[in-house]
Amino acid sequence: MKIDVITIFPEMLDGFLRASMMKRAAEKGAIDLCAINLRTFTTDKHQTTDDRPFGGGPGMVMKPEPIFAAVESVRTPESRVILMCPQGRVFHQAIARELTAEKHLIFICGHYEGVDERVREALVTDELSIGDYVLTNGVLPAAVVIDSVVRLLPGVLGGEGAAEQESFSEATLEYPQYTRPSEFRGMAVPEILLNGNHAEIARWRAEQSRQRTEERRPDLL
Ligand code: JF5
Repeated sequence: MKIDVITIFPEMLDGFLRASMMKRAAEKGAIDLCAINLRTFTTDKHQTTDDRPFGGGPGMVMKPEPIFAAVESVRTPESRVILMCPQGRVFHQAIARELTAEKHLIFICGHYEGVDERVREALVTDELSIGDYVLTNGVLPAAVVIDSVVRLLPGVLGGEGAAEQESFSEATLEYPQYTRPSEFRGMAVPEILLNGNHAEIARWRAEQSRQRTEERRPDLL
């Protein structure tokens, strides 16, 4: 999968790209991720990417020309062009799964008061939000979407195990997990996990998942 991220803050992606899963995915050839500096596509001396809104009002609006030029420099007929912004469809696991089928994702990372509406009208195929809060720019939201998609790609997390467990982990919350020591500061690991009865353990875990989901996320049930 080819992934292009268009932003005026490409350096925000440096650590993310060097970190373990993304680095391995790139080394294995599962992804080819490029940070594209939007300023490269300006034509004026000051490399202007934003301007005052027509009609007045506070804040600045991202200009259409550099965004169109940047997208058109990488776009193919098969590309999904995704605008990260608070007005988008709220991202969730099923969208991540759907995006794993794509050959090419282009992320436009907005900032300021927003993006010239003609970008939405003529360039963007999808608008995504990662939740109801406002950030200063769309780079972290793009990284969130990319992380969730890339970990689902074949071979990236090592085997089918991750993908297999997905449908389960989407439907209910995780059961409690423990590791050694079996007693720590007076807190014991539930006896049932220590007795080696795998059928009983599976039943206990399923019940814990259900209870936890009912208490914390009844909307998932
Ligand atoms: C952004 C204009 C984009 O703040 C966000 C965001 C929050 N949830 N999902 C995305 O994106 C940055 C800010 C202002 C466009």
